[in-house]
Amino acid sequence: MRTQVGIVGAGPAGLVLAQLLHLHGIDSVVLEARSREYVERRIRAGVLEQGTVDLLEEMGVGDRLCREGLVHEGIELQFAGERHRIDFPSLTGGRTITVYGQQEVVKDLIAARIESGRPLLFEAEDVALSGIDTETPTVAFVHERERRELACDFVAGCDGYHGTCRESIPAGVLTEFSREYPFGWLGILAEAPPSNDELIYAYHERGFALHSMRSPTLTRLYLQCRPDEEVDEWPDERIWDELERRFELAGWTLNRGSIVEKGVTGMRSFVVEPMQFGRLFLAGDAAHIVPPTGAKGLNLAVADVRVLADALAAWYERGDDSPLARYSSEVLRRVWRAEHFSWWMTSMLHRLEGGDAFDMKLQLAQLAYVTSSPPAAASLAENYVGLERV
Ligand code: RFL
Ligand code: PHB
Repeated sequence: MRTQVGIVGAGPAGLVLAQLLHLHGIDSVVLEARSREYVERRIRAGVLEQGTVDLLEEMGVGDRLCREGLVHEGIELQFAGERHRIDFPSLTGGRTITVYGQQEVVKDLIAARIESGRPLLFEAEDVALSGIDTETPTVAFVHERERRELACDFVAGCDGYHGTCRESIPAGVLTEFSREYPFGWLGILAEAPPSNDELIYAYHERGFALHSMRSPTLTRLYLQCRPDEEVDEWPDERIWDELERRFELAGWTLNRGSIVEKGVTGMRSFVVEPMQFGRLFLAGDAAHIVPPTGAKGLNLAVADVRVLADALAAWYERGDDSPLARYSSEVLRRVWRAEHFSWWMTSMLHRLEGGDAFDMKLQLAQLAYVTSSPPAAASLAENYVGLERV
């Protein structure tokens, strides 16, 4: 098999890249380790920046997003028994965010890929890269029990944090920057109408909690917990009771419903530099991870491949290799901005293990500042909706 760009991973990064290349008339083969059912069911992110929504629409995959996505003009921050609203349009020149599940984005992108008639292989196992420092990189894999080889001009490593592409780069090339946080998020999806029109980020002495949603009948909720916490320690009743305590507010009730999904995620910040070696370009979670408090991971993955697709198009259309040479340094500016924002939101909102009364007072002072000073609120808002230029 031969193609122009071999794409490893059919998450948001790989699928958006595949569609952008298709629109430029560039051929690619997408190799995904899991089944279609698995990737379409995997519940993850929910917040799309305006720039992400605009790009999906421009790419022709925004119809259902337009119909079903929930446009939000703000978020609420709750602390010290009060809720404070951050209004996005007035603070950012009219920008908003859209709540639409990552798996819905993935479903729409898979449908578009199939429609394009270009290859997307699920259950492609034992992916192994070779020759990435030559002009003829190869991706070997097993599909339907047959060993296959894909010869490419370029390889896009879009295979997430646990993928294999980053590991194919020789030792000593990449520098890793990381931070582990001493907490995780217990996330649930419940068949209950959202209890609030907007997202609520709640700071509480028992730990952080987040109220989000997927549709008018589905609520997505998170509780700060230990990173190694067993889901079995959390029967439904305990989850609802804990959520009620952390969101408690006079005159407000939390809608309960049957819990259809439950899971614990550890939290980390992670970046590798550079995001390229030879003809291999890393994008999305394969190169960087943010804690989910800033809702940036999926948006960053999309921002990376937007730059990568344009750079590959410049190479194919004009023989210009300078945009590819600049890829890593260009996308890393946005990556580090998002790393900072995500770390800052996380540090402000979570109960710190071993933290004392002084730490709490600092967090409360910061929350009071961002909810009372328009310039401070504008800084949060412009980062949350996504910066146009970084
Ligand atoms: P993905 O989505 O992990 O996709 C990688 C794909 O590669 C496949 N793969 C392989 N394929 C072939 N061969 C191999 N050897 C392979 N190894 C792996 C995998 O099966 C998978 O299909 O990475 P991508 O495309 O870079 O996308 C990144 C996003 O998924 C991620 O950043 C977000 O989900 C993060 N995130 C959030 N981001 C937001 O922008 N807004 C949010 O509100 C938000 N909330 C979240 C989140 C992540 C969470 N978790 C579960 C970590 C909330 C949570 C709880
Ligand atoms: C979600 O809806 O899953 C969600 C929303 C905001 C975040 C993280 C996750 O910061």
